[in-house]
Amino acid sequence: MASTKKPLVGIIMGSSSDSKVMHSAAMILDEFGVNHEDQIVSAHRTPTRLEEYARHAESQGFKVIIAGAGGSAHLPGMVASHTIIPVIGVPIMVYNDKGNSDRFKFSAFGGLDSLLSISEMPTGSPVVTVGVNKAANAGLYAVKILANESSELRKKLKQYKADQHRSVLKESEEMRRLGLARFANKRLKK
Ligand code: RP5
Repeated sequence: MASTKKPLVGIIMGSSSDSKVMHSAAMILDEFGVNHEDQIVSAHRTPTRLEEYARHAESQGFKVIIAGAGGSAHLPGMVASHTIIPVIGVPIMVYNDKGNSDRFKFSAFGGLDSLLSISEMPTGSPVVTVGVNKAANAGLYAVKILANESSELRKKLKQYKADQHRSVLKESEEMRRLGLARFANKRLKK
């Protein structure tokens, strides 16, 4: 993100293939004008880099870390064990499609493996998790944490909620006007 302000959120992921999911977190942060720094840190391929990243996260000025990983997904928990900064985990279902976009590999348990791995951190080193592939929610949750110290972000979050409300009313009015069958057909064609 082109800005001179220091990043408040560190986004990391275990593999370049995770970027397909993780970019949604970046998009939300961009929408709210929150600076973030994005990197690949693999818990099993670059364990020393993981430790270094987590140890320096505080001095970098990060207030929240968003960590996405698939499979056994130990990245969020390991980062949390090295820092006091809150870590939001993103369990990732699809991975390892590097170099061939037609060949997707799915985690053996459809993301449940990663979800449980992140949520079941032992007492004392907590990590919160969003749903499988829900990187956008991780972005939103990071904004909510930062909003505790920012009236500007609180205002933007309220506006975001008001926009959601309005968009449902608009769709509902269209459904009422067209009838369910025509409404659904129209959406299928989109
Ligand atoms: C996880 O395993 C990564 O987060 C990725 O989702 C998956 C595949 O990783 P690599 O095979 O690219 O190391 O650690």
